[in-house]
Amino acid sequence: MAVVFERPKSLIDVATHYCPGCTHGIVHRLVCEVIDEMGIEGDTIGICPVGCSVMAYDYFGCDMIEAPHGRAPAVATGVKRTNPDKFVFTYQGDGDLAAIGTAETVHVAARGENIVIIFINNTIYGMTGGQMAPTTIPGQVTQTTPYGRDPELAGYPVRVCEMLATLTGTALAQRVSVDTVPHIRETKKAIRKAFENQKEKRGLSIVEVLSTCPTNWGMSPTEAIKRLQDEMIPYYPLGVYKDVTAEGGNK
Ligand SMILES: Cc1ncc(C[n+]2csc(CCOP(=O)(O)OP(=O)(O)O)c2C)c(N)n1
Ligand code: SF4
Repeated sequence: MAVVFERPKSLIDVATHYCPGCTHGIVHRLVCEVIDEMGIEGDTIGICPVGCSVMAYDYFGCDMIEAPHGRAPAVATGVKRTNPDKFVFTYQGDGDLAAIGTAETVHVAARGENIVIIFINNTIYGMTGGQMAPTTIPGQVTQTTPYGRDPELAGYPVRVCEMLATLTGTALAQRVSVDTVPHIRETKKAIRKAFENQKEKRGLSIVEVLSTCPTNWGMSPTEAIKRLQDEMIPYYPLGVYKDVTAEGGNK
């Protein structure tokens, strides 16, 4: 019988530590499918964040390095500059990338570092028990906003793709989602484009993936997907915010 669906070679065959219904695993798989299809497992170096995906090195078969909280883009910069022929990617949550790591994130884009960032936006700090993140939506209840995020007190969310799209060194800024099969396919295409950009030395590519955290949202996996569709996509519209291949170069 023909095999039509199997584990990507570069995705290590171990039991997952992610919660049931967490979409981190889907994104891991998509990155591995792209690595397999491009045949670059031996030439790829991933940088893990701090957050629920701190143990991403247990799943990706390529070389992996652990960075302190928020510092993955800085570590990736050093790795890429000293290994220009390798493919270098970071994998980061929104607490890691858009709070403690904001400066690193903005400046890799400003410098046009030739790396890929996979950014998981689940609107919350997952690993530490569900505190407010910079991406928490106004009104969203979290451990630290029990009455809902109040912008008067906590300010407004950071829209990372929109912000990085303003910087000349950004080659690709695209927001995608993993709530449906067509969206998952689109996410894989965006990840592939990001890695192709690195091959062509185009600068920073960021793929922001709207994701779920059923555990800290206090929802079932199905309810969590519905919240992603009903609340997150309207607040964080999907789309390509910058694509230098369509614009004829960095501007
Ligand atoms: C320097 C430092 N500050 C704070 C922490 C505590 N900490 C660990 S994970 C985390 C938040 C992770 O949230 P996010 O990046 O959104 O990833 P998720 O767990 O949701 O995937 C924090 C604040 C830490 N480990 N190191
Ligand atoms: S706490 Fe949230 S982000 Fe972390 S593994 Fe569980 S569902 Fe995923």
